[in-house]
Amino acid sequence: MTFTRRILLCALASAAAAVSIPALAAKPLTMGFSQVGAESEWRTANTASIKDAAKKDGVNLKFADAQQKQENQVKAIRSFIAQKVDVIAFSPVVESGWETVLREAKAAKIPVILTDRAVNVTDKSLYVTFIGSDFVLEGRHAGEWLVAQAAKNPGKKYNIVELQGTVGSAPAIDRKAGFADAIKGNPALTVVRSQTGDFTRAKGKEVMEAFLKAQGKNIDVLYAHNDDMAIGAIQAIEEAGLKPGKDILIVSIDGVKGAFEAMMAGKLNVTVECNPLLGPQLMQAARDVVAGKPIPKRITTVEGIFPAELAAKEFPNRRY
Ligand code: GYE
Repeated sequence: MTFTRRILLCALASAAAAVSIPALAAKPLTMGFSQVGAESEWRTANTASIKDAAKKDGVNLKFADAQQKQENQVKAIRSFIAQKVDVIAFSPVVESGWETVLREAKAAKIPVILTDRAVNVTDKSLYVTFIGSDFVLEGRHAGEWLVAQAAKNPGKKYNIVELQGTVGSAPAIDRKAGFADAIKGNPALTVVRSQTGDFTRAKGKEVMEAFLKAQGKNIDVLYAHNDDMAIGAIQAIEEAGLKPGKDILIVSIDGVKGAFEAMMAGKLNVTVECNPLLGPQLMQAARDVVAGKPIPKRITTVEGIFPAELAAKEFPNRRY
């Protein structure tokens, strides 16, 4: 080979490399995401955050809405495995029953990131990280607010009704436990009824109607595992001729705009914040995992508590 030919070949080779390396680096990350559903204001904000963050980061997002059904989530995860996505993320509707499908993802060497809700598996290697709130703490904060409230009226007894979230879901289990722990041993506070309202306004209203029918006026407090159920219940309370926020104290969780509006109208007493804006953290974690960087097994979100007195001042700052 002549000297000039060799130079020419070298130049061609490096030109090819110059083309192919950035082309490789620019290959967008593909993420399969299985969402719980569209049951609440919180969920709508969570979905928007994930879609926006994916767009901003150039992540190719395959999004599937499971309509609150675990079987739909399992199907979606299997289809992501078949499509050989780079990473699978999902918010599990309930805690249990995930081992089989997560083992399939592991066998296919596709990393799994949990967002918002946890799973109950003994083999923790079935997911790389869990990004989301501490639901036990949220329930405890709700209970502590009530304990402080009751301390202002010594001797008064409070009958509490509880609207639980989706049966078997991490936030329903944990928010119930955290609240129960905070009020434990307090003779003024008794949970007289507790039932699921599936995290929706419609069910929250329906179950509150049943509570009112069964208890008559003997309800002093409603503890709702999310704002949407509280908002549905407010309607039921008003239709029963009672004043929500006054005749019945209302404590709920999420901190969505609808709750702030209800607080400003004097119909809700406190909401414990649960941050749905998990998109940016999720995309960051996905990039790190795919790049082989170590990431923490648990990424917790920091949250506040907003009593009605702060609602009007805080409302303009709310992003969901
Ligand atoms: O509180 C509720 C939603 O998993 C934290 O799900 C989430 C919960 C949220 O439907 O509004």
